[in-house]
Amino acid sequence: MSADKIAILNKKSVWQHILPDFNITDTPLEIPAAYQLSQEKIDDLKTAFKEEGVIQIDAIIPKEQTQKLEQGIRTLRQKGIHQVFAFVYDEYWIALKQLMPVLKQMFGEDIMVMPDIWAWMVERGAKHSGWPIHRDLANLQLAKDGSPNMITLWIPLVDVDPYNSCMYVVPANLDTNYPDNLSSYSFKPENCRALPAPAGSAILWSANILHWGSRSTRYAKTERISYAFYLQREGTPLNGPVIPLDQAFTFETRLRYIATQIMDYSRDPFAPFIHDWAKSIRFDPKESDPSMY
Ligand SMILES: O=C(O)CCC(=O)C(=O)O
Repeated sequence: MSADKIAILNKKSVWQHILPDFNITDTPLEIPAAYQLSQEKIDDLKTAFKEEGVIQIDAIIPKEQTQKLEQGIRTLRQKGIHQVFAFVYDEYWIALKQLMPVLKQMFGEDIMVMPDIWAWMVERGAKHSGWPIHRDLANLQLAKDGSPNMITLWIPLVDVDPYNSCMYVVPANLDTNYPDNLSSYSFKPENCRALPAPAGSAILWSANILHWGSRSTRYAKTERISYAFYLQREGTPLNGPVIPLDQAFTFETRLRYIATQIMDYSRDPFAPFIHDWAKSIRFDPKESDPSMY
């Protein structure tokens, strides 16, 4: 039984049938990269990022695009499929590719996309929340210019606010444990910041700052739907294999990234057959290092 189910997960036609309006091609990233910001805006963002370790660029991805991505994740969930499988479809990668010029303006031409990818749908109601407080890395990672070297790119696909589990951070300059005591999570409540944001924003934070996804309430207007990538600016990749942005990026390769994440990174419960499947195709654990987290 488990073997049959595993074989189904590996079939492109099954995924095409699940979201027929989405594409699964071998070259989703062969598209013109789209967005760019003025140099003045970039300079302001760079200054803020170096000081606080967190910035946000509001609604950079157009609404028509985020609405489709939101709907894709809702449909997966309605069908009982975890939203991380959204990464099977081209459209979730195309939004990343379109953001690359801005990411390069911010972080340099050599910016790498790490294999760490995830997606969330936090239901409405007080039983549901995003991930608890953590730092992605407890060892300080700075680039040569002194600003953060390891960065999360978090994209809300709906408008997020404190009612529907928006992100919270303690900016680096307000964190008394930054940069010398990163294993500590203590902070003064007045130093934390909620990050409400419209759908399609790019929220970027240093892997070293304290952050968490907050608790929802039944008074939330919508579930919180978001997805994220992990970026590295300089040096040898801390984790591999990095995601190829300039070459073919096949369905099979994307499945391997998803499987590796499910094995290494997941805080969510998965059925045993999903674990068996993930184990069967994941990247070599030597290339992806769970001790990072
Ligand atoms: O979306 C969330 O709730 C948590 C995101 C997060 O903490 C991360 O990506 O490191």
